[in-house]
Amino acid sequence: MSRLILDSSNPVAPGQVIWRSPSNIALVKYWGKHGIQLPRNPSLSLTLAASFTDTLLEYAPRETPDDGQVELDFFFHEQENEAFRTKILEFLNSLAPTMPFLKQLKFTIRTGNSFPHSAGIASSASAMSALALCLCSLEDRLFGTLRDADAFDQKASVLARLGSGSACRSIFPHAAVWGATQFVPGSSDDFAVPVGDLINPVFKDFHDDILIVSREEKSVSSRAGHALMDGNPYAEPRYAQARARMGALLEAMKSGDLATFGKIVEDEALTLHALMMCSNPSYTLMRPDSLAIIEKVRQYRADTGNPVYFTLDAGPNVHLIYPGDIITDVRKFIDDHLLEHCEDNYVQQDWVGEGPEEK
Ligand code: 2P0
Repeated sequence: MSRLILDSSNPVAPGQVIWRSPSNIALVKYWGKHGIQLPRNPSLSLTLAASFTDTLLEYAPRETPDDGQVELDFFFHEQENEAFRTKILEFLNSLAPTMPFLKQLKFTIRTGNSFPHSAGIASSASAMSALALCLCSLEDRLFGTLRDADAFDQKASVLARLGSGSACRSIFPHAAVWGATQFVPGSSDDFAVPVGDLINPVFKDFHDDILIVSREEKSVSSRAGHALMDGNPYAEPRYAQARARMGALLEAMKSGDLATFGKIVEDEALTLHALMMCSNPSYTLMRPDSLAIIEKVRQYRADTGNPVYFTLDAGPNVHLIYPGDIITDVRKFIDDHLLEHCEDNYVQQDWVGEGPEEK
């Protein structure tokens, strides 16, 4: 097995790799972790398309002596960004013991998102998956260790997970499951696996219109939110519930049973936010407008029978998910009744996508 160390007598030619990687929306939520970025329960997400991060990784032989740190310049939307650089540097340093070549090179990362900065859309999934994919492309280019496509994806998913848990699911098209579950052969706590082939094609034509209720930075970060699960009295029953819901959701997604699908998805979103409210200290990330939207979606569904469902991430924004064949009706409903609850009337229109792309 390659030790992933460069031969210093034969310097590598400078080069670059570029990946575009999407965000994802969890349907069964990852909330609670242990060890080194390991989930307390399995999660399932739809891979998105329009909300993505582009990451360019430039590399060249290192010119400065090894000071124990990876050598990194970092630009976000063309601007140096010290806060992001520090976060990425910490991540790369943590990988260096198993990827020693990271300390033998000098890196410049140029990255940017397709969605407005601080639109309140989680960017860690797209950003960390794009970076993980760049690192795998680089490893393969330097050492030829990831020629096998499945091995490549699996390592990219592991690295993405180490950067941000939810990012490990963005590696795969359509839908992915992260966390060992009896319902998905080959599933693991270490990486996500694709489940697009297990589900009814209706879900590959799903839309996700993200209603931006607030762009404000969250009062409690996801990292802190995960940590608060450790003292939450409902933690164990919650993890058991998530495991059971994974089975039920997969069943509904295989058969294309939209009503059952929607019930589980909405229950999951509300459970996530209930867990926040009964953490100690308690906190609330939903806003009055989030609840107003939820009420209107329920009423719209009762009135029309249209299979439109809501889910939420760890934030106030509401994701409306629905099959593409009702898009005209749903977009009219959004324009007429939901836009008034969105900051600056902003909706990020997204849909289920084909996964990351090397550029
Ligand atoms: C998820 N979320 O499954 C859940 C549901 C938000 C709500 O994973 O600490 O940014 O980087 O592993 O992945 C958000 O947390 O947390 C998240 P870290 P992450 O998508």
